[in-house]
Amino acid sequence: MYGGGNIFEKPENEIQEDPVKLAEFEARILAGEKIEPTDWMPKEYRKQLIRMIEQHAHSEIIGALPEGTWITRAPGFRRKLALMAKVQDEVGHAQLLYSAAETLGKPREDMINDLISGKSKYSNVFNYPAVTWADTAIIAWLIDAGAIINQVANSKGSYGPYCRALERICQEESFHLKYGHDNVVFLATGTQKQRQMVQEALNRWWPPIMHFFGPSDKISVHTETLMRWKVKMASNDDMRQKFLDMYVPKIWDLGLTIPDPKLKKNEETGTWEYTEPDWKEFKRVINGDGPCNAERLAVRKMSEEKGKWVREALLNRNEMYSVPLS
Ligand code: BYC
Repeated sequence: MYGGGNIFEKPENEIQEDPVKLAEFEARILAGEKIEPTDWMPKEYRKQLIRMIEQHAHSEIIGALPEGTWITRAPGFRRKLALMAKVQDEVGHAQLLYSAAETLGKPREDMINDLISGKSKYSNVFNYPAVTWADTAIIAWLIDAGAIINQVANSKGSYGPYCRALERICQEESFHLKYGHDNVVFLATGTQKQRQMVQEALNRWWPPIMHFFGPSDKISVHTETLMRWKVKMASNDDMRQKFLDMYVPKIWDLGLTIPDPKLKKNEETGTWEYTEPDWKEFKRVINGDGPCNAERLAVRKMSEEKGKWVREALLNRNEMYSVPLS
């Protein structure tokens, strides 16, 4: 268990900016204006946005994998159709996000290469296996719930293309959440075996879900800068609290238990108390050493290699069209 001190390194911000331009930029942010791709922006703002949007895009395509492995094994035709549509949506979200990140100057190919080489991160949660069908139900309900809390907040942020992508993504995520909730309710009100299956899935996913919102505010390295520039509209701990507020009662209503004996709401302060998540485990997983990291990247690498001929064919087609007709 993590016992104190910062386990993440704070980046040195050595980039000098024109103070007048920086002040104008910060005044625009303060006034709630949206920053667009052709506007002046500090290099660090651009760099941070690329990092965050790119990680988010990677999380969507890698996030399609744990649920995707259940498409062929979904219990029944309707569940299969719904899961296929969800997985397809997640990949679509990645497309929107890669396009938003490209507006900041990083080519998509570089982003994909950085994902496959392990240079870029993606969400911790997708490095765990979906062991049973109930795991997919918990992912679709609770991970999507966490994602909505994060994305609704950040869609009110400062960078236009990211905010617009998030708005569209949230519409689809709210449908995923309904699908996940329906699945969990079905299992939690089913046979004893189904109830046990969904409880075990919740036990497996609870620690990664608590990690999902990012390290605690005490040790988060980017929150302060990103909140000042309205890229992040809530801190990691505030988002975690909001999730607990909204979803713990719903989980308990279904007769499920949460695997944290310390979890309770402090009625005086209005905040949830919980066992401090294991940040060392979190750091290990996001840096490549989780149960499924190697498998997830191997699948992406394979799909990148197998899709090469399609991309080349499309490129040739474009070249054909760009030949002058005269
Ligand atoms: N996982 O300073 P901090 C979905 C890293 S997909 C991995 O607090 P920040 C879905 C962080 O990058 C939606 N790494 O960072 C898809 C940093 O490392 P670097 C996923 C994490 O950026 C398919 C270090 O830890 N959502 O819903 O201020 C199926 C220190 O952290 C994580 C997003 O991507 C993590 N959970 O805040 C179903 C949202 N947390 O880069 C569902 C967009 C932290 O310095 N991202 N790290 O090496 C964000 O909102 C923010 O990046 C975070 C972290 C709140 C996650």
